[in-house]
Amino acid sequence: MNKSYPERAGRVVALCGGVGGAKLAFGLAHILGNDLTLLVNTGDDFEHLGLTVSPDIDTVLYTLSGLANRELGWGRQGESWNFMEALSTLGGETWFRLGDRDLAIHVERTRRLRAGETLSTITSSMVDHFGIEARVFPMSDQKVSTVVATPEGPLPFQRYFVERRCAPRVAGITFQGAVEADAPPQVISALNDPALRTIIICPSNPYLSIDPILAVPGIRSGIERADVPVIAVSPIIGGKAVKGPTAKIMAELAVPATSKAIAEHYGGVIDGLVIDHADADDRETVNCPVHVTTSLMTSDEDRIRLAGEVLDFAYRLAPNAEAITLRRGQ
Ligand code: FO1
Repeated sequence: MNKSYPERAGRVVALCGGVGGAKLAFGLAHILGNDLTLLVNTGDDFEHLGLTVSPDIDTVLYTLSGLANRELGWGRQGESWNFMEALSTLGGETWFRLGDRDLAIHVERTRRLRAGETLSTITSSMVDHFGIEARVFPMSDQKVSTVVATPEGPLPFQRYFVERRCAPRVAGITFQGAVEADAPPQVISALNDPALRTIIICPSNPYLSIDPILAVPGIRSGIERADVPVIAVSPIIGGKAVKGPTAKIMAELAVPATSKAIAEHYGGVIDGLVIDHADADDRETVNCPVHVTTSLMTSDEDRIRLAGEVLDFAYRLAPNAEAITLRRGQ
């Protein structure tokens, strides 16, 4: 954490999916330390090879602890694949790859879930083990499953995303179990915290990663109730997604891949949108305040710089904002 960050900056809640969102989460965590609470998508979670896999939580944990595989974006650095190779020789399922080191977190999570612990408790204990200062919580301790409607029929998220490489046309997306799901109590407390200053929506896929979080009723109502600016960072740069199927899905849903469309998608939730210079011409079309910057994050410095700019923008929008000058990097 950057210890020079002013005390009065207050607490921040950020909604986050996997790879793209975790990059901004890294920057926010660097600046805010334990003043940051991350609410992570669990609609991608599934049972695989007898294990409970929570890909976005793990991507966030590995990214924040510096253990992430930077080439893949998911899984651990320095990974080996002996287990997958051995499984393949037995004719086992290898479409979803679990690395030898990564296996440990799935085995341990599964053991503890079976022993009756909640996903929140297990995630908090992983946060401690990995030496992460930020607080990280699943959007719910109950099962919520993202299902993608395609011309071939409904596909469970990982079958669509990994096995079919997002090839089938998306006709709709549902989040099974979301309406009945409760947010963990720590998440509700974070959203009700009088010290909360800002809510940030990371540049994750709005349809696949952020919508499931907003589909948990307690989270959406907590965000709507919170009297702080809600800022989204657009995952679209120059009409394309940096990584992943966001732009493809928007085309399939007949939505143009523009900043305006992202702002409209989050309509009623956000108070400001951060967009890239490549989309600066869209600025006038967006129906909320806009901050234009370089939103591509290729280095840790980029992640920290963008996080700082998002916080500055949010603080400028806060009705009772003092003239805060962040002294990052001093
Ligand atoms: N993504 C892939 O594209 N292929 C994989 O084999 C794969 C395995 C995997 C294992 C553990 C894990 O935590 C994530 C993994 N991912 C893989 C990423 C995963 O599909 C994520 O849900 C997406 O990246 C969406 O956030």
